[in-house]
Amino acid sequence: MKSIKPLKITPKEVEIMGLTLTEKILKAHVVDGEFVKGNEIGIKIDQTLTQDATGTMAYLEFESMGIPRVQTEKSVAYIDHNTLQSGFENADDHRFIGSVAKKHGIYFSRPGNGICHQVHLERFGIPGKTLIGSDSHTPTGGGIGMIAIGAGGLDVAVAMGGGAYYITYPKIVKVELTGKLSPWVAAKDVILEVLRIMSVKGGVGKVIEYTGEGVKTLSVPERATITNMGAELGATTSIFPSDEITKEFLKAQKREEVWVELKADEDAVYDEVINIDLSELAPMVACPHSPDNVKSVKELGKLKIDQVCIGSCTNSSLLDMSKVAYILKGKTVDPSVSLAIAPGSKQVLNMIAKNGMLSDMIDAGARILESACGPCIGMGQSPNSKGVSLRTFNRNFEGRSGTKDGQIYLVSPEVAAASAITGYLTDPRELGIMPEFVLPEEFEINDNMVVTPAPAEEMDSVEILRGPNIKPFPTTVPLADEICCECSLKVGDNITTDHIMPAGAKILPLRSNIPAISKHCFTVCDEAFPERAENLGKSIIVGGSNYGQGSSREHAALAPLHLGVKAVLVKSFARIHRANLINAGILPLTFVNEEDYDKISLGDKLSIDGIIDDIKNSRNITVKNNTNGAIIEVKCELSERAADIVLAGGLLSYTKEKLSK
Ligand code: MIC
Ligand code: SF4
Repeated sequence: MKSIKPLKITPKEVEIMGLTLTEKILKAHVVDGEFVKGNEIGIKIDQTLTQDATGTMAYLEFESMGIPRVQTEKSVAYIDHNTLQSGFENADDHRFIGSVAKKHGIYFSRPGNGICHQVHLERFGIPGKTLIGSDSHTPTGGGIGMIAIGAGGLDVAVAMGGGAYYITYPKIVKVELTGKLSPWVAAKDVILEVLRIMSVKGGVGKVIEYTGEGVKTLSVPERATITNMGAELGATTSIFPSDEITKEFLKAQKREEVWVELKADEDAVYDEVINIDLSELAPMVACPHSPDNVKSVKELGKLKIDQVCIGSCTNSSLLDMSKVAYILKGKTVDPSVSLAIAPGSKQVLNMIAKNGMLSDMIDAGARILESACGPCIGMGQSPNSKGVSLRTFNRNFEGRSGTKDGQIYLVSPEVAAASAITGYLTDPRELGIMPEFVLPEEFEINDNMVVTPAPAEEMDSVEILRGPNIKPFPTTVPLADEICCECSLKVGDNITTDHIMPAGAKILPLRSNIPAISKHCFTVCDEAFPERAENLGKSIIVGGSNYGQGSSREHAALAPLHLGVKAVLVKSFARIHRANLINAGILPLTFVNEEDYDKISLGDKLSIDGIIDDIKNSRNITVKNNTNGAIIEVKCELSERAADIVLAGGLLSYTKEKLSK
């Protein structure tokens, strides 16, 4: 595939009047489609990142495209998710990814180096550049003014091959920040407030752009917490300007030369505006089981807790760790509480080791975990049954912690640490005067855990190391003109990818083996689903609104594909999951009238015909329910390109077809 050249405008060169920051960066990268709101546009991708739980599949896909070397400015493969090695599978995947990285021109961040988003922000991100990552929290990069977007593995594979990444030209929401956070109120409280206002589906099709005087009061790690958790709004991404504070951060990372000033024009036009006075915010909590179920700490009162976990890509920076260490210093964790802390990167861990903060944490009784995702993705530290766990993470979906009836509350590091000491939910403002926490002028720099790719002349001799658990990408077939099958599953609103394709320590090692992982598909909702779907051979899933919210895992599309799911018919979709269904060649259908959801039940016999013609002519599609006689009109709104992908049987077949031409 030919590498795509961006248009002439680059963020460094041209000041385009009246544009939001998002539009400026997008405009400088658009390579396909008309730059008009609502249109599908293809953008050139400067950087990619993968993590190990999605990476094996992404690299199998990249390999099968037959492109010898990545075409991006920088591609990085991280190992941070599947780090509990209770069998050979995860270690084999790490080895496979390491060898692919070496061969194909990708930097390899070894296990132990840290969580992809934290490390990428520290060591690789560049203001004004585009980044896509096979992880939904890639928008963390928006904290330094990148357009950083979470995507499915196949989209990342195509971008590594030099192909454009396609998004709908988004609506742009301005979040105008004024004032300054009060002592012990945190960046986490800002994003929890945005979630309270907008909800977990309020950001679909939108980019959240932060502006206003209040921006200057937030450091880069604080901004990154906010853009990271913008993923929970369903937003395409979130972004802060790149200013003097960004420059200072990059300087302290010895990367000042990549800094460029970036901001929206004074007269930029936004689609929506939200005003937040930082000084009015108080410590907040997202209650079980949704990140938008937000209440204030005060409202919840003295909730007794069993566990506290501090870390994850949302809140594991040096700044977060400094606050936690300060609160824990000289105290002891309450006897009824287990406190686990995972610093976000080797850099953070090393710095707190050297400055004594780690010792303050250990002294207080914290259980120090490796710099990785860990409990956030159910890789250990599952709470006791019915356990109440306060976590500084970004998702509290039911069962995600590994304990089905665990009660997970999302909080700031300040609330988490203060509560670990008392044993109940505690307002950190009770701690008294807050000292000023400042970032160091220089971070500890040592990139020895990042393996550089083999030079081009040596890449042919690099051997790819494949373990027995690594199975090929599932076979796909071009779209059939007629589907006649049963409804194999009916689910409600806000189904997450953790429902569709659960994670956790037991299932994650199967990420490179679609037939094996498929046996766990939807088991959180219906234990019998995988067997039923497989026996049916072909089927349709019916769901409610915001179907597929949460992660970027394409396994939530590949497992249904393997089980014979031909179409998913819902009230509305989350962005990344819908794209993953299209990439897998599964029809994403939405009800024209949402009430028709009630006209289909589990086991009903459904039929659709003339699909190809309807799709080619952008017409609504008719679904007949042969069990109760209902005729249901559904939409399948696809761009020309997306329609071609579905018709070809998915993005891999489509890309291979294009490459062969
Ligand atoms: C998550 O937070 O849900 C994950 C695990 O990081 C996922 C990726 C995955 O499922 O591998 C994400 O956010 O995309
Ligand atoms: Fe890892 Fe959790 Fe961040 Fe996902 S949300 S990348 S599992 S730390």
